Amino acid sequence: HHRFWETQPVGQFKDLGDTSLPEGPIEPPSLLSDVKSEPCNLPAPYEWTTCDMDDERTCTEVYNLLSLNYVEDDENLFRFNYSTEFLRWALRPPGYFKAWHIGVRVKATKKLVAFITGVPARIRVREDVVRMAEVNFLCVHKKLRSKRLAPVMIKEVTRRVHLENIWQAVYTAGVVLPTPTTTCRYWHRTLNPKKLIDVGFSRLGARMTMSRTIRLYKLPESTVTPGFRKMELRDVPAVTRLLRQYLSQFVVALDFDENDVEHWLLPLENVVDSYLIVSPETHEVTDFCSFYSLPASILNNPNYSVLKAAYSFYNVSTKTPLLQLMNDALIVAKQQDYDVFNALDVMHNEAVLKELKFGPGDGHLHYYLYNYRVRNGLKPSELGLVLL
Ligand code: YNC
Ligand code: MG
Repeated sequence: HHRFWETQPVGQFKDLGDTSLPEGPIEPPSLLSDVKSEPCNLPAPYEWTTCDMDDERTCTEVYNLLSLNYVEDDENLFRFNYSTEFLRWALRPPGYFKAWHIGVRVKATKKLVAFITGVPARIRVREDVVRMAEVNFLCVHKKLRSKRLAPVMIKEVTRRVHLENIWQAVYTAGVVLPTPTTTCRYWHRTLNPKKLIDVGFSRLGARMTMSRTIRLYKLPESTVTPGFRKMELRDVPAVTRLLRQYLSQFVVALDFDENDVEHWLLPLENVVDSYLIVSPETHEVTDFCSFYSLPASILNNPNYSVLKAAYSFYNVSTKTPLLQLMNDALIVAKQQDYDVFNALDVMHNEAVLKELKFGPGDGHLHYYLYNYRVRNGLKPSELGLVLL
């Protein structure tokens, strides 16, 4: 039973088998004049705040809230530790709305205790490009859990999205809600076996020694594909063309333009990194790979406090096999001292993960659309979309 989600325009469990329901918006947009102009009601001790991510102090407050209260693994060994630079990048893409960076403070002390964000994106579902909000960073302080604050946060972000005449959203979560558009799995490629085992991220395999394990995951010192180099500003037009062409084959995908590519894919130190392959013959950009940097705090380990994790972002292979391209991505991630390289089984990833020595993780990541119904049974490989 989902007291809140049953009231929302999302696919409901009871409708799962119903093939008569059409694809597309679940309910039509309202008149803008009918969108409430007042914020949703919060319990008396709390007040809304709009978080100005340009402001150093606000950004640090958000960082502190998330670093102590955001997503943990099932065993509470690790917690996501998004950096301030990452948060600024994630929350200020082209055309972002400051009003969609929403906090809740304790009136009496002004302490920030809850957060939710949206950023605008164009998402293509089959032929239709839909303006949506990507909703992320929903967090309620540990001491305020289970008080039904989350539904109020979600209603408030929904109201502010509606005020921009946007009626759809996309989001991911580790929990099952009504109802996933598709369910993906994280795969993990060990780069630093000794540390991953020491901190409990992975275990020594059966009949494996540490030295055999280190040998198993060893990578070449330098990348193997001729013409492999870091992406630069001058590559934006070529990368945009390559990516648009590539993503057109997926059922649900991001609709990138050059401004988006410049923001989301141009390397930004310790945030996002991108590489491409220029054909030595034609001098054309033929292949592309990228990853973002999302460290995790290691909770209660005497030797280590941070796990350095790279997350596969968008990859495009046309001339270089995806296997080789991602292997080069692993090599640069290793050079940059990442401990683990994570990837979802979206796009064409599944086909190469095993051979690259990725192992399946235990959790799932569910993708959701708000106010948009897509045929049941969309496969992860039909998804050309990676959220942060
Ligand atoms: C979740 N992750 O089911 P029902 S992911 C959505 N996403 O409602 P309470 C969630 N809903 O089932 P708590 C959710 N987790 O009764 C729980 N819910 O209908 C639902 N964790 O509220 C839940 N961050 O306040 C239930 O729960 C209701 O105090 C219960 O707060 C939840 O960012 C939470 O995992 C997650 O900070 C804030 O546990 C808290 O437990 C927490 O009593 C650690 O809430 C951090 C964490 C979630 C990461 C993410 C995506 C969020 C998407 C939100 C939905 C957006 C919809 C689209 C809006 C725009 C629409 C337009 C146009
Ligand atoms: Mg609550």
